[in-house]
Amino acid sequence: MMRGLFAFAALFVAVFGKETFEGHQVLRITAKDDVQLSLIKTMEDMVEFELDFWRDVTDLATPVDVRVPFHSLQSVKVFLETQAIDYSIMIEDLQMMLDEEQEEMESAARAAEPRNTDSYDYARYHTISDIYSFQDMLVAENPHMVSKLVIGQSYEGRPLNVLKFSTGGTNRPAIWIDTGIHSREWVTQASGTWFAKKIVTDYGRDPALTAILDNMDIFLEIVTNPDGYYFTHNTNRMWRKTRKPNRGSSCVGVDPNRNWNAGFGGAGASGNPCSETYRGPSAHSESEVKSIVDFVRSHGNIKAFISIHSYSQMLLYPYGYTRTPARDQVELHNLAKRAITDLASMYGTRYRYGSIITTIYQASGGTIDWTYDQGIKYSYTFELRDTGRYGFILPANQIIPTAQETWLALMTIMDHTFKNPY
Ligand code: BHK
Ligand code: ZN
Repeated sequence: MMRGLFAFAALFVAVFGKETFEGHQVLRITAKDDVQLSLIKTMEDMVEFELDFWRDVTDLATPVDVRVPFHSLQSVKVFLETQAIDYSIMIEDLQMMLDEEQEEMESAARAAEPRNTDSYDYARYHTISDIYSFQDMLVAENPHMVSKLVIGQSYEGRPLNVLKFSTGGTNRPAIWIDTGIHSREWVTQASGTWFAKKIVTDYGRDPALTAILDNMDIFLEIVTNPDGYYFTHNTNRMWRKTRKPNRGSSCVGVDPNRNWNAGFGGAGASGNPCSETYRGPSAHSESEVKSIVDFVRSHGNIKAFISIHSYSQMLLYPYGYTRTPARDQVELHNLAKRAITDLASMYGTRYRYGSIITTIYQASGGTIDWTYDQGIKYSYTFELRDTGRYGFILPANQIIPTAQETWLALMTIMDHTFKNPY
C-alpha cells in the first residue's frame, strides 16, 4: 500500500511537474542526553514518515534539523512529545519559502541576458544553462588565463566542466575547488561562480593571489552534480544525490559524498538505495565521482583539494571514516583555525572546525578522505552558511557575503599551500 502510494506520487510528479512542499516543516530537535540522541536516530528508520534529515544526528551540542512532510507532522510531533524530546519549528511552511525563492529567480530571469561576466547577476541563483554560459563567457574574456576542461559527462549526459586558471607552465602544482556535489546546496554553486570571477579580477591586483597563480594552477568545478542541479530547478528542490537509477529499486541516485574509495562500505553510509546517504553499488560507481578520480590521478600534482558544501558553518579535514587521526592533523587543525578566523573577520560569521568524525559524525566514502589518502595533504570540506534558519534555502541576498567571507578562508588555505611545498 505504502509502496503504491510512493509510486503514485512519483508518477504524479513525472506527469505534472514539480514536487511541492506545502505544509512541510523543518523541525529543530535538541537532545538532552544520549538516550534521546539514540531515540532521534531511530527516526531515520521510520520510512513511512519520509523524513529528510537536513542536518543529521551529531552530538548533544548540535541540534538535528529534519524536514517533515505534512502527512507525518502529527505523528512525529506526538513521538517527540511522548519522549519529552525538545523541538522547535525552524521553517513553518517550506513551500512558502520556496515560492519566495522562485519569485526572486524569475524576476531576475526577466532582466536582460548577461552578455558578459560583468553584467552577470552574482546576487541571484541561476539555472545550469546560465552557469554553463557564464563559464564560456569567462573563458572568452580571459583566453590567456582561463580554459574549460570537460572531464567527463554526468549520467544524463551533461558535460562535467572544470575551469582551469593558469598563467603558464606545464602541470604546475595545483589547487582543486569543487562546489555543488550535493545539488540542493545552492549557495555553493553560486559562490563558485563568484570565486571564478574573483580570480580573474584579483590576478595582477592582489599580490597574494598573483603569487599563487604565477606558480600554481587552480581548477574549479562549479556544477559538480549537474543532473541533480537540473533536477532541483525543475522537479524537486530538495534533491541531494546523483540521478542514476538503482538496479532493483524504484529509488534514484547515489550520495556522491559516500561513493569514494575511502572506507567505502563502512559505517556512516547506507546500503539502501532509498537513503539520502546511499553509497552506491561500488566505489566510484558514479561518473560524476569517477571523472574527478581519473582527473586527480592523471594530473598527479594536486596539492590542495577543497570540496564545498552547505550548510552548518564548519571547516572540516580528514578523517570521516576512521577515528585514527590524520598524519597531518596538527597542521590541518592550525590552518583551519586560521582560515575560519580570517573568514569571521569580514562579517563575524562563526565556524566550527575539526576532523569530520569528531566534528559531525562518522561518514565513510567521503571525497576528502579519498583525496587525503591519495597524498593530497591540504584536503578540506567547507559547510557554508547558515546554521539552519534557512538551511538549503539561503536567501539570495546572502550569496555575495557568503562568497566574500569564504574567499578569505580559501586564500588562507591556498597561500599556505603555496608557501609550504611538499
Ligand atoms: C562532510 C564531509 C565528509 C563527510 C560528511 C560531511 C557532511 C555532509 C554529508 O555529506 O553528510 C553534510 C552535508 O552534505 C551538508 O552539506
Ligand atoms: Zn553536502
